[in-house]
Amino acid sequence: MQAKKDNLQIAVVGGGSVGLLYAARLALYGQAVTVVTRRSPQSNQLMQNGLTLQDLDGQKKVVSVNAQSIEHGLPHAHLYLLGVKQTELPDLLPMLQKLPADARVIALQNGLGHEEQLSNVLSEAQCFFAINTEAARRQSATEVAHTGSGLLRIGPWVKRGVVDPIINSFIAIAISAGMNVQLEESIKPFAWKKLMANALINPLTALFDIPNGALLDSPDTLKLMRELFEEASAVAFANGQKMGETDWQEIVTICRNTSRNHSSMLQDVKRQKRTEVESINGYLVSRGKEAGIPTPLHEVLLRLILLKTDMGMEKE
Ligand code: KPL
Repeated sequence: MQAKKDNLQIAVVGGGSVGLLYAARLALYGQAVTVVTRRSPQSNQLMQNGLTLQDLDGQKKVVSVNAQSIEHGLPHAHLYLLGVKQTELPDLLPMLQKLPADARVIALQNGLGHEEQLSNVLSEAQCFFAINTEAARRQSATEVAHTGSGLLRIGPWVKRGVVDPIINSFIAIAISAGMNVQLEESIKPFAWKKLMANALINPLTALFDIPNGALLDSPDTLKLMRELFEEASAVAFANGQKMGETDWQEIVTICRNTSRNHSSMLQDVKRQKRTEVESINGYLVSRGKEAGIPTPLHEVLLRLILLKTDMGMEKE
């Protein structure tokens, strides 16, 4: 059965790889979507040229989307998919605070720390989270390539046993649009697992300028990843999240499934953008300090990525 798409208004906030991937999928299904970009040149180009999606098989499809820049505020919508990076979230908070009580937000950020920020401006009922393991690469302001299959898990941060009609209809639409989506009772454990994957894969691929799969090519990088995993697991455990052998295997599988993908951190470094390292490895380091757990390897990675981006940083 096809999900009803006529009455749900969706805004995808963020014109990066993940935002463009989901906007394209929804728009190709016929769902009305407004893409909210950081700057007006991107929204103008999207309005003029449409959005191009290159599928996993290399085929390209172009679809029309509405677009506007954040300078004009947030458009009216029932549901906001927040595809911006953690670093861009603070600027959005005052606008999110003004959303009507019946609007829903799904936050897609990598790393941790966003839940606390969002809970300061949104009610528990408004706020949902998603963990995405689909891989995408932004080819230009109007083109995105889907580079690895994965899953989009959606749910509240912690279990609250409420059925939300907006979130449910979004999930039905997304599934009909061919997306791999799953409703979860609580996103927190998945956010920790994703944090671990990002903390191992992203900085190493960004430092060595390699695709995710290349990390599996050498026993030395695998050994380093395993050591990073042990450090991060100790911090996770101190925060009530138990990580084990299956979680390690899952990280290896993510590398394999997204082998051709350039991690979001590598993409940021290449484009001379600020990375999410502070909300990923930086989060583990500060939580480690609070719990008295040393995280020397994550600390070195944090410092190296910060240095690397400082050296090449785009002057805004
Ligand atoms: O989430 C990712 C990222 O690049 O940020 C992974 C899963 C590592 C895919 O590249």
